[in-house]
Amino acid sequence: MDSENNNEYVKGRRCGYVAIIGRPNVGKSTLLNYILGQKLSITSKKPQTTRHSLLGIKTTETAQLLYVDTPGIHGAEKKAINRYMNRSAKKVIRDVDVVVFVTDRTEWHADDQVAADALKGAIGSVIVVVNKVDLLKDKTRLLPHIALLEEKFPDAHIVPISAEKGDNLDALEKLVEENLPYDNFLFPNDQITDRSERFLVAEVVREKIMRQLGDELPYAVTIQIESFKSIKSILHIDAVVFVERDSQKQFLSEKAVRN
Ligand SMILES: Nc1nc2c(ncn2[C@@H]2O[C@H](COP(=O)(O)OP(=O)(O)OP(=O)(O)O)[C@@H](O)[C@H]2O)c(=O)[nH]1
Ligand SMILES: [Mg+2]
Repeated sequence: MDSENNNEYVKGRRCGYVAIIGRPNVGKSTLLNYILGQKLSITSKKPQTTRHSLLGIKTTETAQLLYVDTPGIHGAEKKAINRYMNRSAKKVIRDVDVVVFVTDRTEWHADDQVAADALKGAIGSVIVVVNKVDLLKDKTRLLPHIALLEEKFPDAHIVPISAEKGDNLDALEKLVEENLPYDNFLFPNDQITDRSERFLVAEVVREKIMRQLGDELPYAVTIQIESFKSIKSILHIDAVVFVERDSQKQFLSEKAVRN
């Protein structure tokens, strides 16, 4: 592909935005990372890992797919950060050509319904993904569940996948591409996100903290990258970790020493 001419109209090429949405912890960021073939979005066993929408760009010979990973949509909006996360995800739904709505196996939680209700704002086509099927021992349980989803979403495609193992992702990606408009590519062919390196580094630090601290530390961790220098091809990074309370500060530093 010629990266300099990527904005020229080429017959048959498609380009468009694809939102990955769903309740927390269903595997949205894992899905984005598998599709991109690299780790861009942080993931963890804890719900509400993703806090900000994140663009992941996949360019092929025939299409440029602009995937937007979003924070998990959920009903509890007590804290400002939760309201912000919900708003951020719901806004994306209204702006994209395709919505990939991710669910977890045969589960249907109240928060799945909150996310499903937000789909009413979608103008693009909707694909309902049943993720984590690798964990389903009895695969026959999928059939009645898919029938149920078809009733709930009469106009949507339903696709069972495993975002972790990559099962059936070819079929999903093909379906996504077929639902994008014919259009010029918007980004250079080698660009994979619109986020800065600083943002991505801060996210990796946050991921390590979330993964190592189990349930002890609440979500109120914010990372600020103070300096980011490349000296003799080694990256030197200084980061500050903000927590809510002094007790958490002490806890975090004790853990950091132990790990
Ligand atoms: N076995 C299995 N685990 C998965 C699969 N997809 C995701 N997971 C796991 O599910 C957990 C949550 O994954 P994430 O990708 O962080 O989920 P998310 O929907 O982005 O979560 P939030 O950002 O909190 O909304 C992680 O522990 C993943 O490893 C899958 O297909 N199979
Ligand atoms: Mg996520």
